Amino acid sequence: MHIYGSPLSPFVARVILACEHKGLAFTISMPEGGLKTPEYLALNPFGKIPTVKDGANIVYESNVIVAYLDNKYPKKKKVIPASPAASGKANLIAKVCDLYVQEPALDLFRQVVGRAPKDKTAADKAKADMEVALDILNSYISPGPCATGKSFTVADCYAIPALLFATSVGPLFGLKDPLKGRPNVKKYYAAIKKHTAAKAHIAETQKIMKDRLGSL
Ligand SMILES: N[C@@H](CCC(=O)N[C@@H](CS)C(=O)NCC(=O)O)C(=O)O
Repeated sequence: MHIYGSPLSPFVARVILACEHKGLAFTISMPEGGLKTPEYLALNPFGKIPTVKDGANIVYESNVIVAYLDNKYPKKKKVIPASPAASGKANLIAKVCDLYVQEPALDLFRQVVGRAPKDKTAADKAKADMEVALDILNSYISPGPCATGKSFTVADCYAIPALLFATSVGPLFGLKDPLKGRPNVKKYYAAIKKHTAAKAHIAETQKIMKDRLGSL
């Protein structure tokens, strides 16, 4: 299986983490020549990462890829739990991390790296939105070892990159420790860094992020 993308992309990270948990071998690289070449657009017409090439199957959109991996490799460990209650909980944490933690964190990141104009009003709103989401997440995320408790799920695939971005950009906008006062999220993030499916990915992306922000 080949993943088109880069590990720092939070969307790509979801797919990497699902593969790591399932024990699926993969290679990863950015599309040659960029995201908008005719060759890459033929695989993913939106010209975004991630895209997965798995034999004859081409799959894009991170949530679709994660579900595809579980369906294609049912004998491997699941990321989406079987029971309605457990999958509901895992999918809810994933969605909250996606929409309400990662989105504002990415808005801040884009301002920092110059992909969006510096705008204090927009930054203050993104920061406030992210703080509200972290409070809500704190009310139902497990303190570990995984986001829903014992098992690694889709919730972890989404929470890990969302928290990497939140904790990396927060301090640049006056939030010294975005997890302070959110003990369940804080304990969870410390615990998941030691998980076998996640520790190498987290160490790698933390380093890339540090280099990226440090070089600005
Ligand atoms: N909804 C997509 C979002 C993917 C996405 O926005 N990826 C970014 C990288 S972090 C991208 O490819 N941006 C390039 C572009 O939009 O041109 C998913 O979940 O896979």
